[in-house]
Amino acid sequence: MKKVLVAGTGKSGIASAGLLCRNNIVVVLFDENLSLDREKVISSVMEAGKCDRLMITIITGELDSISIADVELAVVSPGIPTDSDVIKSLKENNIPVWSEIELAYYFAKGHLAACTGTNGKTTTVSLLGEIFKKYTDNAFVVGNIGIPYTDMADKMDDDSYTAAEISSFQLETIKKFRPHVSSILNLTPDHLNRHHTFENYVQAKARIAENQTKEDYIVLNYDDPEIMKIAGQFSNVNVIYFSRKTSLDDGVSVSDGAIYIKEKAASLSVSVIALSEIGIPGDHNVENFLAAIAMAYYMGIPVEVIRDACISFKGVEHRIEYVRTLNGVKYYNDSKGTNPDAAIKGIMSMSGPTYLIGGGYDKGSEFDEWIEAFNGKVKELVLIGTTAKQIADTAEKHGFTNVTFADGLEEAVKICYDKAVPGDMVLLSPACASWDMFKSYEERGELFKKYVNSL
Ligand code: UMA
Repeated sequence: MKKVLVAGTGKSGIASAGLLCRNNIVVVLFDENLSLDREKVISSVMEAGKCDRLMITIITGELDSISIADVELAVVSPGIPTDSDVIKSLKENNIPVWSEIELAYYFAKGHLAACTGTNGKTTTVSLLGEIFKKYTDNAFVVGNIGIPYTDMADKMDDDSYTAAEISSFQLETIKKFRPHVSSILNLTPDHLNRHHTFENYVQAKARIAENQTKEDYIVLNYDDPEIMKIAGQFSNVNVIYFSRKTSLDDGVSVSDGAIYIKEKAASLSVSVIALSEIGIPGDHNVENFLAAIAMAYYMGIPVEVIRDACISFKGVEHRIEYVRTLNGVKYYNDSKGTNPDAAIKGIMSMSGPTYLIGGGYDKGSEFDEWIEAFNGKVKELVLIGTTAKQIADTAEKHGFTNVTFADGLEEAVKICYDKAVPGDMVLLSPACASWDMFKSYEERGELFKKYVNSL
């Protein structure tokens, strides 16, 4: 490879361009955003790529055939849809299109475990990363979690252990990406504006196992009906199930109040951790533990190491994260609740009457099941963002009318603070992505904590 186009200049684009430059490959950067600070992007790539300016050109706005004439490959950021004009024009010019994780995989070495699913990916991958770190100093946690895989790929060697969080967006343009252990945690409708149908979304996720062989494993949720519908298509790989609801003879499941690994053929039955020893609340977290334990075990990590890491794991930022108690009111940040299913887990984890802050970017989701999950627990729904009106209409349809519109997150926090009484809870769990008002769910969560801590 001599010259590669990198589409998108966010985290993935800068990291991909950096990796290419570090490997002496000339980069053409492209971003649709005309108001991009081109100089800032170029200096970020120079820093990441340890290279000089001559290695980099940048195009903004539209892609023209002259600029891509001698490009051999295009690497696309996950946020760029596969049916966008950019990708169409790359394909028309017969330029192969790789996702950022494919580029990383090309350069990466060592042992790879990759996890996808609608919800729980970040917690599961964080726990898996902690298990790997207990086992070896040579461990990496990468991907959709916020650390681009391309940032780390060329730091790995044959002994490295990598835990990767992989989104449906990243899987759409893989070619040879092949984890030794993969996992699909659960499947509920999400990102339908991008994938158009649930079926397309499911099939994008299923691609995680596309290049796996009988030397590899896929860890699947036995309790998830949508996963069980497609389980038959993974005949190329060893399927390992995990279950919270059914005690499995073969697989990783809950029996007698503990998580067990069982292998029928080897007459193996080993208890890893009692449910009472899990340090984060909610059934969904038991499922995340089951998946991480199964992934770690089939990556060859000893059970004692898995157990030690599980015992000390205390969860991740922005996921039902306790912020503070003020005047007897507990505040929780669940900014990572970026779709209705994740937000249902958020509200289910609250133990008292709740002021709920929701709403945000419109991904084409339906909010009925989220509203139904309120189940008498939500005192008031305070709405922000593009979806506020749609959520309020859905709430009314389900007979929930205690709804207030706020002019932004700070005002929403203030409204909850003014009304909540001792014993109440205030929860930011928006059921929507953040992109209409914030750069990311992290920024939304940080701001929420800032507003709450300055009350
Ligand atoms: N851009 C275009 N054209 C487009 C879309 C975007 O030119 O059609 C440009 C934008 O102008 C911008 C850049 O592309 O300059 C942004 O690229 P990006 O949206 O791919 O964002 P990154 O900063 O590269 O972050 C991505 C993931 N973002 C998305 O998938 C939308 C991050 O996941 C991930 O952490 C990061 O790579 C590192 O791997 C975030 C996310 O919300 C957390 N993911 C979704 C989710 O979890 O639900 C899938």
